[in-house]
Amino acid sequence: MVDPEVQRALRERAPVVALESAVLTHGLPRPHNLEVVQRMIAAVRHAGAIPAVVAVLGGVLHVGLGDAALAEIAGRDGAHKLSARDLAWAHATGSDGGTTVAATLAACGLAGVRVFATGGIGGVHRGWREHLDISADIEALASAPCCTVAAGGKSILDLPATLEALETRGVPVIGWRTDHFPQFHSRGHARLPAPRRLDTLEQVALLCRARWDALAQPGGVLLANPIPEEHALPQRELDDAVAQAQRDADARGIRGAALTPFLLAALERITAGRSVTANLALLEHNAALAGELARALAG
Ligand code: PSU
Ligand code: MN
Repeated sequence: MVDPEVQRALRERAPVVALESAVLTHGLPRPHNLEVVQRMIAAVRHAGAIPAVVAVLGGVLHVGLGDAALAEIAGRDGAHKLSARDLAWAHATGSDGGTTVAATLAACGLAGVRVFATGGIGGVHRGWREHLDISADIEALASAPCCTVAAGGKSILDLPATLEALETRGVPVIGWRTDHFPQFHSRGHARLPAPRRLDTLEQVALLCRARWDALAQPGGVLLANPIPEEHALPQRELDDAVAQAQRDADARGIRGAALTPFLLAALERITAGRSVTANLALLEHNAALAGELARALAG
């Protein structure tokens, strides 16, 4: 179901930015989860675009949620983490849940939303040689015609392998005003370059238009926006914290859909909350850039 304000904007080709809700139900502790989505909504509006939070309520896929529904799902225990594979199940069972990047991109494809802001994409998990775990986010980025604005890949991933998977699936990965592929909690480094770099929104809009219109390539684009310097975690400390979080997950045998939420919660513990502060900052930062990009694409 597309919210009336979002529907009108789409009809008039006005700028719209989708926001995911797995970050609300599974990515961040309360009350930060609701606060940051409200800040993201404000940032999108400030940039002159219409925000559309995607979530599933009573089995219905919503594109655009009102304040009451947002507060409801943010405060609820037992909301499901819904990836692409789970949308049909949620529909059949009338379930509630937060949509991951993959499920949100599926909704964007259906509704015709061309810009989406999130924190960091899912990708290829560390230890994939023993336990193959590749987020459905990769497949969705390759198939939905939408530009995802994210602070790169989540630091908990095998990021070189994640970039390889994106290359295989033909997804343009663009460093926004950076030569390095951002690592969510950090701005990245020279050992992992961004595949391409752009410095103006006009060029990003041209790239999107070329992919979708001139080249008729059906999939999306990843615009990798580094976390603001003042909120970034030092790379060494981050690497150590992620390694420890992964060891905890391995020791407890955490796998599958539970792995990402577990690792993010473990990082919060290990960094005494600083990973969450960084996460909040980068989410708002991405929403603002997404709003500006939506305007550039609409103009
Ligand atoms: N980025 C964040 N916090 C999150 C996620 C991303 O800042 O909680 C979520 C996204 O919804 C992403 C999901 O799609 O984690 C990836 O999970 P998995 O690796 O199980 O596909
Ligand atoms: Mn997975």
